Amino acid sequence: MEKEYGIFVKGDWEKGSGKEYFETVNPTNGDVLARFVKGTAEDVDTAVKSAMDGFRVWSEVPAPMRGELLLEAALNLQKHKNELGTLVSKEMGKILPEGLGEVQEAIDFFKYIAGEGRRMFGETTPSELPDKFNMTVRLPKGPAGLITPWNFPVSIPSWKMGAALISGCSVVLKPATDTPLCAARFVEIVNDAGFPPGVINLVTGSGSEVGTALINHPGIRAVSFTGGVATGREVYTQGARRLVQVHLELGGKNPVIAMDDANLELVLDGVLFGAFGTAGQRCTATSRLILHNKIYERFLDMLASRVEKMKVGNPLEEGVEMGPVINSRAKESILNYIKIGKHEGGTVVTGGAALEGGIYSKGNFIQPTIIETKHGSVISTEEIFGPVLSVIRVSSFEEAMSVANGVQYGLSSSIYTKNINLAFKAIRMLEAGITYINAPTIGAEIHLPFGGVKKTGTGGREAGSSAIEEFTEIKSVFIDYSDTLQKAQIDTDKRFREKLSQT
Ligand code: UN1
Repeated sequence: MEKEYGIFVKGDWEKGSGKEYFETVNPTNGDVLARFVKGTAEDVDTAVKSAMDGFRVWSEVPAPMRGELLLEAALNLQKHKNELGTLVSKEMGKILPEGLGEVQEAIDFFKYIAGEGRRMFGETTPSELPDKFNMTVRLPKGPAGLITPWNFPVSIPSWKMGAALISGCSVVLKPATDTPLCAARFVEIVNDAGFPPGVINLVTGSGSEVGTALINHPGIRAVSFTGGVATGREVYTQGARRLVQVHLELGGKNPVIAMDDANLELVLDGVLFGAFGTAGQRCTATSRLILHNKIYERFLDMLASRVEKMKVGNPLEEGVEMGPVINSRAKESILNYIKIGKHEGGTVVTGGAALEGGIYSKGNFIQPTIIETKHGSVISTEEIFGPVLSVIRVSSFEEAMSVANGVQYGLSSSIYTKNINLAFKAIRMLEAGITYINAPTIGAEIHLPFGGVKKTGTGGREAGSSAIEEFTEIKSVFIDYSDTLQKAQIDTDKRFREKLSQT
């Protein structure tokens, strides 16, 4: 029988109170990989109490020393890169180079954020009164609740956890039910660096039970969520009710704009990677191609003939370019979007159907799909989260900008052009948290802030220099060494006048 997992609290696995278990399966062939407890509100309470104990110890460890442990965790991850990368491909379905890349992203982030332990900068600023010193310091918020998606089952937990841990927060991670095994191994490997018990905790189970209990637990002082808009709205509302800080990282409808002067070979490689990498299941996936009239037919032909040759199959097999989608529900939803696309007048250029039979018979496979559509159609505005690229024709830069911005999301964006003026204008005009010039919409580097505008998110940015903002409070400190009571605003004015009259 497959391995059975409970909850990870106080530095080790425990059985958990739930009686029911759920299976995590390989989306390529339906193999059961492990069984996990369906966590309960009681389990969440156990985990948060563990995190509160962990917090007391951890928050007092000097930040540079916290960094030492994070570095140790990065080295542990490095040692397990192959194992974990392979597991990502098995449990999530992305091709092995992407699985390994994702683990590398976690390693990179832990290394980067470990150094933040020696920065954590505050400000010093003059006081308006003599013999008085003013500064700000960053203090950890407290135990943090982290709710993470299945599409990046290692690196998204690593962003949230790394930033929380270096800040001095303890964490309770609630991973997606499709990829709990990646999260469990990640937690084990990181924890092995030697974190005090209770600093890192994990509870698996449904969003409605475990997620809700976590957001609503009074011991949780910060909530960080990555996932879909509908759930994000629910998380935000629940957090608002008890006034806890919520960070949301939601969907995208990311455009690649190809102008008429673009290097078409470069656009081709970029769009293939951006749209069909991870089978389009990235928040940053290229889901819209905004194509200039002058190159429209030529480029679409080039693209279609490459996509038709794409090798879809077992993500662990060498040479396979695209794996399955995460589960049968996702497959149905993506196929349904393709149907909607056709009904609203779109033309399927290539793909458009499920892949069935043979090597595909036990998995959730869909053909990489390109649909010509009009701006404003359902498929060109809603997040599909699958290998479906909507192509929209435009005839000017201005039109391209207005189409690109004409959706409710704003995560990533890209423009291919050799015209430097247009490139810089696009940087200013594109409503998105990320803009690429002559590169596709995916592949953000971890030492820059990651996040978006409009319905993509709220509560700041993950990763990069702003990562710790989510998990720290700023305290303003006033140190009066005058040995008298000095009243700001009141004495300031008086003293100022005195000073002036003396001169
Ligand atoms: C996501 O899709 O949620 O930029 C994260 C990228 C990756 C991270 C994507 N580094 O595509």
